[in-house]
Amino acid sequence: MLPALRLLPLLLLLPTSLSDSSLHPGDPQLMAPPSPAVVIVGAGISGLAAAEKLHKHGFQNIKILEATGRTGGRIYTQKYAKGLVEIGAQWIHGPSPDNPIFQLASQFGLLSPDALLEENQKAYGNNHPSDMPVVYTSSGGNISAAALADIMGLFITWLEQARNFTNSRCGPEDSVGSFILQQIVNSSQEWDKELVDTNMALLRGLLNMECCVSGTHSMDYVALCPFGEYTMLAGIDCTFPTGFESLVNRIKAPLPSGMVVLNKAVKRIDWNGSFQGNDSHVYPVEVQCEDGDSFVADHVIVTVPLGFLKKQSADFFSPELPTSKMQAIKNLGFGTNNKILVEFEKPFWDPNTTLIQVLWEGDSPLIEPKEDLKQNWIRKLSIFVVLEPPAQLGHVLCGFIAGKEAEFMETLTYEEILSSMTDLFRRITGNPELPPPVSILRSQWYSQPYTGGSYSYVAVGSSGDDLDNLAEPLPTDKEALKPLQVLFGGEATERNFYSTTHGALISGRREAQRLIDRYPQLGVTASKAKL
Ligand code: 6YU
Repeated sequence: MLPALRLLPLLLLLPTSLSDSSLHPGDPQLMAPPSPAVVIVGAGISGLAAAEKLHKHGFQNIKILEATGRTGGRIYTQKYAKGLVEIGAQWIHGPSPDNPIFQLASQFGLLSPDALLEENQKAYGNNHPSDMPVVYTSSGGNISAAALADIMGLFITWLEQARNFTNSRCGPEDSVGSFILQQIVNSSQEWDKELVDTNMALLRGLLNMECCVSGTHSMDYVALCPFGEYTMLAGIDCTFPTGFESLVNRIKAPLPSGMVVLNKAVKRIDWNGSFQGNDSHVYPVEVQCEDGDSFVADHVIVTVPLGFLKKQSADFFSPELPTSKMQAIKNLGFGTNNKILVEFEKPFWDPNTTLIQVLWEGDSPLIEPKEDLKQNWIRKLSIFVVLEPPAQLGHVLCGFIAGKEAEFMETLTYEEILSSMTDLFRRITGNPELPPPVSILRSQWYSQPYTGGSYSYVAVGSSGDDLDNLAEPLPTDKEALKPLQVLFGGEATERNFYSTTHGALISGRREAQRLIDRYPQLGVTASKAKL
């Protein structure tokens, strides 16, 4: 392509700031490579962060194609009860200066003064609720705080040990679940006989909670060797008083209108081709949409969830992805963690309670859960977070449920879940007259066609290399005439921070940086134009 022809798109897309400045078309500074056409698939935080960074560095020709009618993806704040709740991401995991979500949230003034305290930033919460739960048993009893503290202490130690397996000897088939089960069996030899049933039921509940943290059906699915590669940042997890989506809104605010195209589902990405654009430039990539529209591009950044890729990757790319990438998509885990929000007229819990654990009597990590999901799905629901502040939100509990039971729950009607919740709370409080919840709201992440679950984990049979592999741009041939045609972002491409919003944000910026490095002159032109 002749340089003069390649300049055409830049001249057509000249921003006002450029045309108003002392630079004029034809100036040597503008003889830099033209702004390449970049299509970003997905307007979650990864896609938006990529766009924001590229835009800031002078890329002018960017389109973000989003399948649904909203931006934010798995960051989704909704009105509920008297305030706002999160349907997806809830906490900043590790709110401290190394976390870019924390950096942005503090910069935009979106956090409460408590979250900004230095002592909060230095403490370690390990992505888990930091308070001790109050335990309610399924027959309306309670468990002493001391008994719970003993078991919690053991469980946390075993999780810590599981993380330390990185770089030491363990087999590819070993799972976090099998390791913990072995510790349970060993430890139980020393328990008082009368405590065995309670301890086992407590441990089953803690494993259920861990399934929510890892976004998996069973900890037996989570690979042991790479478990410690996931990096915990310092800081006690905090939330956004004005909703997580307020951060998304701030990130996308500088993007020109029209850059984000909603309700524009991508059907297929044709790459390694020659596609004629309206500007007579020939592009290597064409993005085909479900509605028949198509977009030519020099580069496309794919930020769709791993759950979507698992279902669609075979037909989504033409030519097909290399075998190693297809294998990584297959090997990595992507599970479901759902929420059930329950609003009460009056709280049945004590005002100091922040967490409620349900102890299902008779359950044990040594006994396989019953397969009849209709009868038993609710036994997987073991943890409720008391949402705050009640004065602004009302009395709301947020239950977490993971795996096949969470997926089954999505198929139930509102009335069925409301009735199950009424029964559950009457059982655990031992009060058959407890008024039913005022309302419920549940997430259905598994059924969302463009998500297919909640977040990724490193499954047995996969490793951190699969996450890196997923992040590799195409074509892989380093000498390719047109490199970086298809780039991959999204939480599942961050080896140390997968499954989180900060991982997703980092991945989007990482892919933007690849393109910025490829067009160093663009940044120079943009900063000169700003002078
Ligand atoms: C966090 C938290 N958190 C709870 C629940 C969920 C998640 N996470 P997106 O999906 O956002 O965007 C992609 C877009 O692409 C999307 O809009 C699609 O519609 C679109 N798309 C798809 N196909 C398309 C097509 N064909 N064409 C066009 N567009 C298309 N993270 O930091 N704190 O508290 C939680 C939680 C219920 C579901 C979470 C949390 C995960 C984040 O939400 C998620 O990673 C990012 O938002 C993803 O952004 P993205 O841009 O990549 O994709 C020990 C240990 C083990 C490790 N795990 C630690 C625990 C960490 C997870 N914690 C979870 C806890 C909660 C409650």
